[in-house]
Amino acid sequence: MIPKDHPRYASLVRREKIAEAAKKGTVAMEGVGSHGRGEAFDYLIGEKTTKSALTAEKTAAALFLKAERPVISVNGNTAALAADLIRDLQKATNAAVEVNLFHRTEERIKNITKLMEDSGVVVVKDEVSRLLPLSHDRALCTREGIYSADVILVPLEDGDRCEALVKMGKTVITIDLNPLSRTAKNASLTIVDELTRALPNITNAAKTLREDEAKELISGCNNKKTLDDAIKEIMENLSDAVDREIQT
Ligand code: PTJ
Repeated sequence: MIPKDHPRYASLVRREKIAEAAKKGTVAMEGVGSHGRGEAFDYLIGEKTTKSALTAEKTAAALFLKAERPVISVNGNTAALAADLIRDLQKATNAAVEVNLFHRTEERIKNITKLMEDSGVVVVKDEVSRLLPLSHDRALCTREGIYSADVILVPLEDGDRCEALVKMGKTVITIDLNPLSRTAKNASLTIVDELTRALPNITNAAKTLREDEAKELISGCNNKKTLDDAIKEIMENLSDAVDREIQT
């Protein structure tokens, strides 16, 4: 039991969810390591949504609203942390949701699909085949879902699939706390924020953005600048931490 008044309550609840889901096999053992890496970067960021992340979140919403075939790809960590937030984003954008796993087993696909459906998400369940140019099982996807997407959100992604999706001409949006990762660098747009902070901001923007605002965000979208700004914000946060340390 984590006491609600613990100063790092939200982070500890997320860790607990990942640990519980790993015991059930929803989260891959490797996903526990990924989560720890994310926690470390979140400390450096200051555990808050930065200015550049909020702009990226609004831009993601704009891209979703303009998309003809928006898709959200879900893995074990995303399902464990944010099934209900994916449901809200799906409702706001009409995006298709497909489960696509790095550490793929039919049992994990079945369990994660059920977890999502129990939270009210409509999941694409068509037949999968090797449609992506990758040698591992992430190549397996549905023709109607991921293969046909024009805009695809891939939270907590691995670099190879991100690169492959971009090469296929898709607009790839990722959520990744590590602005130095291969995924972050390869994506069309990287949101450097924690998954459960980022998703409600995208949903909220999808509900409120005006047409002209959406157009302006899309024309200003520049992933290199987004990542540079995220790194600068980390450096500012670290510099503030040093100043605070010196004062105390
Ligand atoms: O469920 P599966 O089998 O599809 O496997 C999923 C994992 C996450 C194991 C797989 O995609 C993987 O190995 O990912 P990586 O290469 O570890 O990348 C995950 C990225 O997400 C890392 O850069 C982390 O810093 C980042 N990350 C972890 N937790 C969060 C996060 N970013 C945002 N919010 C988080 N909660």
